[in-house]
Amino acid sequence: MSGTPSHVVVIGLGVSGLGAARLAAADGVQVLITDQRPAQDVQETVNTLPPGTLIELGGHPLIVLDNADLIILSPGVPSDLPLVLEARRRGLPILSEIEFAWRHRSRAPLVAVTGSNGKSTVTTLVAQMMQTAGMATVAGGNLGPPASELILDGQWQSWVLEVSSFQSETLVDLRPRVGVFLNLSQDHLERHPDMARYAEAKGRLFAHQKPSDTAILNADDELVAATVTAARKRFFSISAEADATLVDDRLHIGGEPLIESKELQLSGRHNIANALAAALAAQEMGCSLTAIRETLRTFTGLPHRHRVVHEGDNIRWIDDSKATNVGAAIAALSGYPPRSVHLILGGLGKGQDFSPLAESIEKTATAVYLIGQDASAIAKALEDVTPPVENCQTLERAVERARKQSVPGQWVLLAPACASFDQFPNYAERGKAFERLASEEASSCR
Ligand code: UMA
Ligand code: ADP
Repeated sequence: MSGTPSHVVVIGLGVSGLGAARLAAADGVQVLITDQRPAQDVQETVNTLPPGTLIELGGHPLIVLDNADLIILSPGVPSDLPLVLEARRRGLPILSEIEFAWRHRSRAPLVAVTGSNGKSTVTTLVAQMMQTAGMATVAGGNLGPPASELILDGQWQSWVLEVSSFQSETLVDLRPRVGVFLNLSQDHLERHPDMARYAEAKGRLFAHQKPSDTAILNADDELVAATVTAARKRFFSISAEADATLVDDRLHIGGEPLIESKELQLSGRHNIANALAAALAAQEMGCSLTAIRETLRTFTGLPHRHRVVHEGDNIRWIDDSKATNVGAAIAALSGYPPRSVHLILGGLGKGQDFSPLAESIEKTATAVYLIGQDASAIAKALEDVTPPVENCQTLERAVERARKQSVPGQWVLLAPACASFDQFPNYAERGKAFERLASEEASSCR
């Protein structure tokens, strides 16, 4: 890394902060880490910090900046935190954890994937395509492990990072060899003041690309297609001619047939778009069409992304707990027969407008069960839909009600359109709870 600092302040003691602290310590730098949580809440993590790390817990006093020459932000730390504003006022360089890590291996070819939905799926697909082609490639970033841990662990040649808007918001000069921008729909408006700022945060990923780099963009999404970048643009589309596209139910890349859409193990048109984007990125990285095809034919998807987790009495239970925004929930509802879905919705709404859900609910849902903190905001947005909307408050109650009302041939779908943090530690725990309740409920009713 050029201009190595001597005293780094890391804000946030989650997995990114811990990774950044370990990486900075490995550089031989004095590290101070600060977290708003009190000591008793973070003791376990504190025990894993490198020896000699200075620790400031229970808040972020400005004094921690006094010897600092670099500030590293965890993704969950807002850039208007008083400590960050003060660091900026003092002219201290501020890097997000992902960029701090990148500066250690900035010459290693990087694929960076952003968008509102599909990032983890595409990141994993691209990495698997590259591995299948024999490349020493790792994946991480927002889907974990954090980029800093990849650097520390690193016997690899190239990497694929999922980049969230929280991570790209403060990027300074990170330059992906291949940047992928999947789509843009409302999300994280609790953090970004409006859609324009959210889009701007995502767009920063492409701001430092050069003409020898590539930007892979969704031609079906007007805002995404218009991304400003010096990179060569390649487009994917499921509805029009493009570098990667769908013709007569067959995926094509550069005019060459790739696979039939029915050969994909992933379901839904959004996953065809994901497959096209991943194929373009992998091709840019030098993968053969054979490796791309093999991966597309065998990849069965990630947990908690629209997967059947239980089946009994001819009723299928689908865990799509990772549908944490309205766009993903709409994608989840596509493709079901009319009035066949018992939909569980709700949690933390992150400032979203829920009204775009109404059309899909009208088409495919037979009943809606609301849970979590923003249940009443969702109920208001769905006032005019035909299927009954019931506030169940908890997932337990929602599952119980869905079980009682469902009939053979129907689906119970958890696609909450919300974050989980009001009732669960994270989306994965919410998904696991749904799976457990689905099988308990089903067996208790037999
Ligand atoms: N904290 C402070 N001060 C603050 C805010 C937070 O001290 O003002 C502290 C918290 O008390 C906590 C720590 O920061 O101890 C948490 O840091 P963090 O929220 O950045 O979380 P990490 O554990 O570092 O995990 C982050 C990502 N989390 C977020 O973006 C919120 C993880 O994505 C990511 O997997 C991980 O880095 C590795 O890169 C999670 C996520 O929900 C899965 N991401 C969002 C999404 O996908 O929608 C963006
Ligand atoms: P991310 O990492 O961006 O959250 P994931 O691959 O984890 O993306 O998928 C998150 C949710 O979005 C899942 O519910 C998934 O079914 C849905 N999804 C995946 N790809 C798309 C897409 N291209 N458009 C809309 N929804 C999608």
